[in-house]
Amino acid sequence: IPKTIPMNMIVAVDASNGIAKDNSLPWHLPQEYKHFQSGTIKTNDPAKKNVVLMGRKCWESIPTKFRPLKNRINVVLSRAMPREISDDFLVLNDFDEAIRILTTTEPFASRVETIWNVGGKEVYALGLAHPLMKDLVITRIQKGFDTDVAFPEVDWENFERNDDFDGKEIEEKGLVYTINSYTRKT
Ligand code: FOL
Repeated sequence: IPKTIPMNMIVAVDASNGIAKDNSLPWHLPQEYKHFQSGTIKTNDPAKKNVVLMGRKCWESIPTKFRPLKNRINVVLSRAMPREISDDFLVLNDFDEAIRILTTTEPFASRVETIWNVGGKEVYALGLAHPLMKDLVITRIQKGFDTDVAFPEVDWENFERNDDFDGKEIEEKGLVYTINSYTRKT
């Protein structure tokens, strides 16, 4: 029986759920980036890769020297960029189509372990409403920043906290943050 590919979400938010300002992250936390990088790269099956699924604005916010994000299949959602489907890089204009191609079409379906939804706001909102959505890995920075985009409202009733990150306070560059993962219950 083919097991379906889960979609997980990873995000860092400030004290007001802000995620970005002027199309970039309002903080610079190298260790937190490393948590994003290792979390989205690691697979249980060494023969498989993960997908990072992102919106066009998120793609443009990644420094050109870091994109496409290494060791991951990069999928960008855009109505303006030309459609492209190659082994490691896809540009598609529709969230559901992206999920359908990745989960039902070769060479993706058998090669992809986890689809990581890395935002931004619009793509997170589509993910939170999607039946394949499983885990939410959230970094909460304990400070308010000047942000112009927020993470969509989450109904925490539908999520159960896991113990894989212990939620301990991490200090970096004078900021304090916690990391927790949650699994959707229903
Ligand atoms: N989730 C979390 N927890 N932290 C984030 O910073 C984050 N960022 C995004 C989505 N979810 C997140 C989207 N923005 C890079 C840059 C911006 C970005 C995501 C990734 C990036 O350049 N990543 C490199 C590592 C860079 C480094 O180590 O400095 C990568 O290889 O993943």
